[in-house]
Amino acid sequence: HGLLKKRMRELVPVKQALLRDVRKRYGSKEVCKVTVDQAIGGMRNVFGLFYDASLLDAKTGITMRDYNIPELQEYLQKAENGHEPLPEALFWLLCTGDFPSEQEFADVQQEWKQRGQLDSETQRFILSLPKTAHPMTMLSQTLLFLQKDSQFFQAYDQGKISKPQYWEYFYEDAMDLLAKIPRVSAMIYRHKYKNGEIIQADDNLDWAGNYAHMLGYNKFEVRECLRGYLSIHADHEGGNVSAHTTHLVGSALADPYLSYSAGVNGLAGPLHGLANQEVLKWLLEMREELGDNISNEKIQDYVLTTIREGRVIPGYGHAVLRYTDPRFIHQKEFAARHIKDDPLVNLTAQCYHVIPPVLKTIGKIQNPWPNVDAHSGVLLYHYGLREFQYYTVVFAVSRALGCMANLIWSRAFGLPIERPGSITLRWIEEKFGEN
Ligand code: NMX
Ligand code: MLT
Repeated sequence: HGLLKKRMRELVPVKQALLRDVRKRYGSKEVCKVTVDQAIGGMRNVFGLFYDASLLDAKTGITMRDYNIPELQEYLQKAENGHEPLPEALFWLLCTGDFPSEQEFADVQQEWKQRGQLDSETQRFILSLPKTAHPMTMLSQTLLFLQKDSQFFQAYDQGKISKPQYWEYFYEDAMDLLAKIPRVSAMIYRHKYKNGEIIQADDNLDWAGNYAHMLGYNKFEVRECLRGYLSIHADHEGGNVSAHTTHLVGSALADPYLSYSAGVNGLAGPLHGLANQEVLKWLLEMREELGDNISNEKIQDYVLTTIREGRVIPGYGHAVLRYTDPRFIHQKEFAARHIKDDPLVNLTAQCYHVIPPVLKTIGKIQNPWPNVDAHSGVLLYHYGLREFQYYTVVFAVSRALGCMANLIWSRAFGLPIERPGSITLRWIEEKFGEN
């Protein structure tokens, strides 16, 4: 084992040299200007982060190492008779920029199986969490609990390592975290919703298939659904709340467990990852109020009422995207291939036609189109995973892939602590005021 680390050891000096060269040639070039509105308005279109594994285009959506969602679906390894990409292969791509060979892919898969065991202390910790806690809180807490095993923390604490070695310790922690996160997350699900009846891992299965199995869903189609789900949510460049938080916390040399636990807390916000649970709640409430076979006009009214109440339409809009999220399309196509006549899937498709024109009439909304969260929960709901408070945990399992790949590279590139400047009202007035 260890082919990925071996490859990273080859790549790190090469990319470090490339970064040095880029800084030497372009270091003083201006990336963008920042207006007062941008400083106050959540830094939209301020390019102040370096994050190498993925890039988001407002029109065409995400590319991970320059490959878009359909290309990832085509080129990454799949399960036998499967159509969906396997996240192990995606992680190799995110880390190295190359698609893995069959041997390299199998090596990561095997390594995660071996690193994935949860010790009895951790299992006891999860099973002792109050069932009233939100599953995202449980996940964040468990990641903090696992921090006891951080190799980076221990080595740093003992004064054993210096900067050039940091990435290797981050790598070890990241691989452990990724290997364990499906097991932790499945155990949280079984603890909270299934009387603590834990399902043991099946080591014949792939990472995502095994997660479906441990959750208690064994149809091939559900495994496929999770394989796709866990691949398309993996990375969305560096500026989204979960990736940015993980990156920021890691920049203080907080280890990968501390960093990702913080990222998970951000993902648990309803304007970010929690939107996928909100979508389900909103759709179910609409059906409860309006019944089946809802007319387009009724949906329009329902949307306007939601907005009048001061709420957002979950799953619609985006801080960067200005067209339909390709990840939404991916899931829509999955549903078209596998699911016939499901009322919520049909309602989701109907909403896709009805909602954007309504949102366009509300001038302030920059993007009326759906994002990934508008579809993802509906698939899980169809397959029987109906505890929608859990949905963002599935997102978090996936996002760990991108966040971990980036953390490893942040340390390999030797990036410093992140510390942007901030300004006050008085500062703005004094700088730009007339007198
Ligand atoms: N429903 C109602 N109002 C909206 C929506 C929406 N879906 N999207 C934007 N707006 C409002 C927004 O609240 C803001 O209002 P105000 O000025 O009164 O505060 C105004 O339109 C301008 O916002 P934008 O510039 O279009 O959007 P912004 O970049 O600030 O926020 C989101 C982006 C994604 C937070 C926002 O579109 C939203 O709240 N969407 C619903 C929640 C959601 O689906 N989030 C998931 C994002 C994807 N993810 O997984 O993280
Ligand atoms: C994401 O996947 O992180 C979301 O689409 C939010 C974002 O990119 O801001």
